[in-house]
Amino acid sequence: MSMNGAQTLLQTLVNCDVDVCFTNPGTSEMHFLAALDQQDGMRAVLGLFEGVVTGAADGYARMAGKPACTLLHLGPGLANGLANLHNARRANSPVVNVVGEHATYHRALDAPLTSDIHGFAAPVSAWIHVSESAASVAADGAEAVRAAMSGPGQIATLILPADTAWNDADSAHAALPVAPRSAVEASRIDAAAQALISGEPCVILCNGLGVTEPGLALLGKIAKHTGAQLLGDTFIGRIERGAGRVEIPRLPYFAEQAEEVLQPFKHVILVDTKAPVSFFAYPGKASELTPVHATAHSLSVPGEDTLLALEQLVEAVGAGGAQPQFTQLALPELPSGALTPESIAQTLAALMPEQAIVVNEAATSGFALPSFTASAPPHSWLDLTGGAIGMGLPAATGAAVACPDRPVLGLQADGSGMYTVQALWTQARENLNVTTVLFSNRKYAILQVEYLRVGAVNPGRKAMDMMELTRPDLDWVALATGMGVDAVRATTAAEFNQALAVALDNDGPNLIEAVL
Ligand SMILES: Cc1ncc(C[n+]2csc(CCOP(=O)(O)OP(=O)(O)O)c2C)c(N)n1
Repeated sequence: MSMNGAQTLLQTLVNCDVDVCFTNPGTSEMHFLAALDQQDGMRAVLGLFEGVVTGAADGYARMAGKPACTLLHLGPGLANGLANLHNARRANSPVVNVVGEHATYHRALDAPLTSDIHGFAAPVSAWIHVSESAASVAADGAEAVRAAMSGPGQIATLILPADTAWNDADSAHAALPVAPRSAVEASRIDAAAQALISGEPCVILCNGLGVTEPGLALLGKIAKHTGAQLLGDTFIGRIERGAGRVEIPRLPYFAEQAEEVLQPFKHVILVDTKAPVSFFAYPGKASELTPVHATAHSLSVPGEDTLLALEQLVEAVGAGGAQPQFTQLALPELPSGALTPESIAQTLAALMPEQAIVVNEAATSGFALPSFTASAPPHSWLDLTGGAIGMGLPAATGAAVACPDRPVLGLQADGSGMYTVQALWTQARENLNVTTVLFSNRKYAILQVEYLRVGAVNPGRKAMDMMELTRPDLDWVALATGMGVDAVRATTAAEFNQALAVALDNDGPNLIEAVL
């Protein structure tokens, strides 16, 4: 039986172990949809806005360790999904975008949806390719998956003109080998080891493979043996936390606090990350956070074999026999009284299920979460990596698709949640086990802080109005239930305790509007 280009692409993706497609299709993708329909190996999940599609692909990749594909409608569809592709790039998430395009002979006619797809894709994509014929689509698909899985995990964008999807093609392609991560040169291991045994104060700033369970255990040995301080980047794509893991503090978000934390150190050793810089520039303040009196040593950068480098570093400093300081399980009491960010953090720590996946876009309401949840049962923790808000609800959706046996806890600020609120509908449609805690402070609180920090003058009514989510208030219970997600409102700690217990007991999606 002959196959068309779309069918060979779908079969190739499945051959390459890509078995989930987050979609928002249009006319140019109808043959891809028809091929999806015939391909049992590929799950198809609809998102009602492309930011949901791309954010879900990011959350999926962080948990599955392999790419999902997205199906996006020409340039505008891709452009709608760019902010969450930016976040995915910052998380080193592998993603394969399949972007429909006008048929090859139609492109030059400048029909209304014609656009510079390559131009939209370039800033977020490590690999971009336009399939020019049905015969090449399968091989192009295999290359796209290889590109996505290369280095630390990358975004590959395959642009698929409609006729290359519908024309006859030969057969699917097999998976292509992915180059192994490159080993770190001995000189970098030596330099880090020399710093660690110098007797001078050292901090190890880590991310990526350094904050996986094995990475943290190796770092824990080094810290125990040498006295070095472990520190995580402010925002991390995925970190393993809780009982039985090595807990590490994070570099604070505000530059002056970060500077203070780094001030005591003579050496900053960088593990799967780069030298720290402040999130924004502020008038009269430094942007680079490595203290002037300190030396930065790059042990590894994203894409390198960080786990091997850490094993070698453990050997080099003689820490092989050291016992890392693993966190003991310790659950707080359930709180009572007023509902506050602290009381919510306490309830979350008390009720956190085993092996939860926490997707954190709690913004200013999340400051108490790290300390309260450090001694909770073991869990994975996913942050907003690229600062482009609207990642939380979609990423929780994708994480739940990747890990159907693990409960997902979405910790969601209201302003950020409104960017991609449609993700709730996908959670309902796919009956995903996601509990969203919606921090309803009815403002862009961080911007009110930043307004003063950057030295803007006292805000008047018009400026304040741009940072308040009132008139009207958002009704999150109505928003969620309107999309098929069970929802309740909590206004006291006791109500929240009760609501979270019920939501976690339920296998489908739930939302709790926590009114602050
Ligand atoms: C895509 C994008 N648009 C705008 C911003 C600017 N921005 C940063 S935080 C923020 C509002 C955050 O409000 P919310 O999510 O409610 O959290 P809160 O600060 O209230 O805790 C905005 C608009 C951004 N970071 N990303």
